[in-house]
Amino acid sequence: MIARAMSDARRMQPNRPDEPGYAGVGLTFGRVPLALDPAALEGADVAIVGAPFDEGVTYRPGARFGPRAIRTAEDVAFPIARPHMELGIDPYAELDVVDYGDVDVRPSDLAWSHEALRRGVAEILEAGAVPIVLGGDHSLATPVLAALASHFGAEGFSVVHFDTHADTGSDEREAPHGIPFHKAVVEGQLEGGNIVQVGLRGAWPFPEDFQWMREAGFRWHTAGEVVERGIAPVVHDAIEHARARAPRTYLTVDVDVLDPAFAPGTGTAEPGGLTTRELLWAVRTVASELDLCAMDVVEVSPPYDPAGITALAAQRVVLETLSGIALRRSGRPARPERP
Ligand SMILES: [Mn+2]
Repeated sequence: MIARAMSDARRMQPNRPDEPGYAGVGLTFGRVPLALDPAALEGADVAIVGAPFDEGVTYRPGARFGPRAIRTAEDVAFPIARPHMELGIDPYAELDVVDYGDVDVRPSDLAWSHEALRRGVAEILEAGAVPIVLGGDHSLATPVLAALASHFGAEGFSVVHFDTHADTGSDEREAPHGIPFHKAVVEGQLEGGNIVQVGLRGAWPFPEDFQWMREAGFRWHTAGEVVERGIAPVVHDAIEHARARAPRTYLTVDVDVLDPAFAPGTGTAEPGGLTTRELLWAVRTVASELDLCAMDVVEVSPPYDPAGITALAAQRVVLETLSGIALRRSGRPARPERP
């Protein structure tokens, strides 16, 4: 049980502490305290928040069930202890993490849900905490970028983006999850030169989309480049670019950057992606080397997720990110467990 002081506005998650994770009415992420209003965010380092909507997808839906599946993918039970074997740090001991619940979505009204998420992310930033959004489809990057631009200025943050797709569609008929990084640049909420993408593959973006990205200053590393050079040099290049462009970074992870062998439970799967092991290493390295101002993991679609492996991978992506943030803030070097 977390010993640190808990404000009256915070509550423990709705299950009894002695109740196993498969029982009871629900679980917060990692059984961290539930914060239900902005006052309860006081003192928090990180606030997890769910964005259960999927009206923005092109193909298979279901990501509205993602936040719940990610929260219940792992039950840590009490006490919350997750010492990281490679880093030598327990994120739950080092950081004050709360679960801010899910934003107030309205079915079939994506604009409403986006506005609710923009407000929720703004409240978390205002409280001085790092928002970690559990998607939901990738259209949620639109309100996250809006909140970041209004808090830090468009030039005040960079973006490290793991995805199969660049999500830079410009066609007005494009689904909302395919356009957020084009839309944000056009609307002045993102500097094109501040984003670096990792894992692109398949047939989209089309050549004309890539041409627009070049002109806007985007950087990207394809899945083929990861095969040729390895994940570590590619991620180190992405980190160096993000660091050179802005003092803080938004890390956005579309779970379809993983190969469908590791993450079948997603809307627009594309063969030839990263392994879960590569992605977990990548996000904890990004989180430990850059000052993260926001993070999300999106496009987990539980109806297409046999055995829950995609939700489990997404849960671990968040846990590894928390571990990286904890290491960076501790100021200590990683102390991997070795004989
Ligand atoms: Mn995406």
